This record gives sequence, structure tokens and C-alpha cells, in this order.
Amino acid sequence: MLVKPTVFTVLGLLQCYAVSATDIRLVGDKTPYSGRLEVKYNGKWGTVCDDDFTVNSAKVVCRMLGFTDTETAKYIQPSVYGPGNGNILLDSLNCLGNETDIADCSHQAWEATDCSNSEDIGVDCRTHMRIEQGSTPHDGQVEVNITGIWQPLCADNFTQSEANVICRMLGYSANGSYVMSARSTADLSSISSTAYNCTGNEIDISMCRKRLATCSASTVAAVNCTTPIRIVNGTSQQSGRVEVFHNDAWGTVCDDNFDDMEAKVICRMLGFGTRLEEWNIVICLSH
Ligand SMILES: [Ca+2]
Ligand SMILES: [Ca+2]
Repeated sequence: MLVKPTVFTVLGLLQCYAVSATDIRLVGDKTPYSGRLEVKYNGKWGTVCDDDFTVNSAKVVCRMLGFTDTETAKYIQPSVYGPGNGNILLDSLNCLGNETDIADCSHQAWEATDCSNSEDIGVDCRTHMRIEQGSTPHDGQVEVNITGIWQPLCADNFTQSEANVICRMLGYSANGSYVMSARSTADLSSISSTAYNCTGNEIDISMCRKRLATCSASTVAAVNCTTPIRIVNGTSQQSGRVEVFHNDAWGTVCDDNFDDMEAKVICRMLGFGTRLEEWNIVICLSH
């Protein structure tokens, strides 16, 4: 049977080729939001020189890493995250800001450089968030700063998933977060017009799906990021074995290195005063 050659021609024309993006990463900081910029070329990781590096190049880096609010992107002086020990792979990298890959930006030939590792550039991609007006430093109204102005986040469909992401961004365990709504005196125009739908695993709120918020001026998003903790099986409400809530279950705390300092923190979290401890049984004293 004859096969019409045009079929092959059409299939050939439709064939797509995957264009692979340049591999990049941020290294040398204790958070995943920032660090020394490293790039992979010919199978090896190396750094990027600070010559000609602007905020527009930082925006492209953050976009490549999945941060969508690139307005908050900034570059960080080389001294902050320290020098890398690999080769300097890019010099005079200079992006317009709208590129989707740094390889598309202007730069010297790969590996051609007159820089030293003391010029290795860093980038910070984090969205700026804070919690305000709470009853403790661990809870309060959620505020986001993308445009240079702090704006309360709308409580529109604000759930545990979004609270998890926000608590993690603030340096808390995501397991401790729960949702509250706060009554706010903020007027509607001061509230962020963006609402977020997160899965809960994102490292930054800008990685969540965004939509236009439907907002009431009196209700804004709020979180409590305190780690859930309790003491059980003691002789009173003020003593017992320490348990923390993690991954939807209560569990215990090992006594290794556990001393008065840890007990003091736990009693304070439970609203009690000073403490005593013996093994991992904590006894809190009333004020
Ligand atoms: Ca330089
Ligand atoms: Ca140079």
C-alpha cells in the first residue's frame, strides 16, 4: 500500500523541539529565596560576575526560579553570600528584564571573564511579607509589600494552604499555622487586589496561583504561626510530657540536649511563667 508522502511532510512540520532553559540556583543563604547566583554550563556549576548586573537581570533570575512578582527582585553585593569556588561562567550579563532565560540576555562569551570570585553576584527573590497587629509576635494581619507599600492581604477564600505558605515564609513551621480573619480599619483601596490560591507547598506566595480578590474592607487575612504544643500525662495542667503537632499528628520530643532553656520556652508558649524540668517532663509554674 502506498503512503501519501504529504502525510510525512505534515508530521515533519509539526514536530516540536524542546528548548531547555539554563539551569540556575541560589546558593549560600539559609533561605531558599536568595543567595549567590550560580549557573550551569557544560555540566558544571559556576558563578556570575557583578559587572553590568542590574535589577533587570535579577528579575529574569527570579522569574526563571518561579517567582512571579519580580518587582521585589534585587541583586545583592558579592560580599554577602561569599565567593563561589567554581569558575566564573558569565561576565557582563545585562538583561532588559523581560527575558525568560538569562542566556537570552546580553553577555560576554561563556567562561570569558576578567573577574575574580570576589565579584560573584547574589540575588534576592523573596516577596516581602509581615504580620501586624497581633496579640503575639507570631500572629496577626497578613501584609504584603510588592510595590513598595505595605498592603493587607484580602481574606477572600483564604485557607490553611495560604496560611502554611505565609508562616513558612516568615520562618515558622508551616504545621503551626492556622487561619484567622481580622477585622481591619483599613479602607478598601489600601487592601491588596490580588488573592492567592496555594497548594501549601510553595516556598513563596508569588509561586501560588493569583486572581483578582473580592474583598471587604473590614476583613483581611490573618495567621497564627505558633507551633502547636501541649504537655500531657502530668500531675496537673502545668506539667507533663511535651508533645508537638506535626504533619497532622501529635508526637513527642526527645530529651537529648533538652534542658531548662527549652523548658522555659515551652512554658512561655503555654502561657505559664518559669519552669522546672526533669528528663523530658516539663513542669511550668504559675506567674
Ligand atoms: Ca565588578
Ligand atoms: Ca568584566
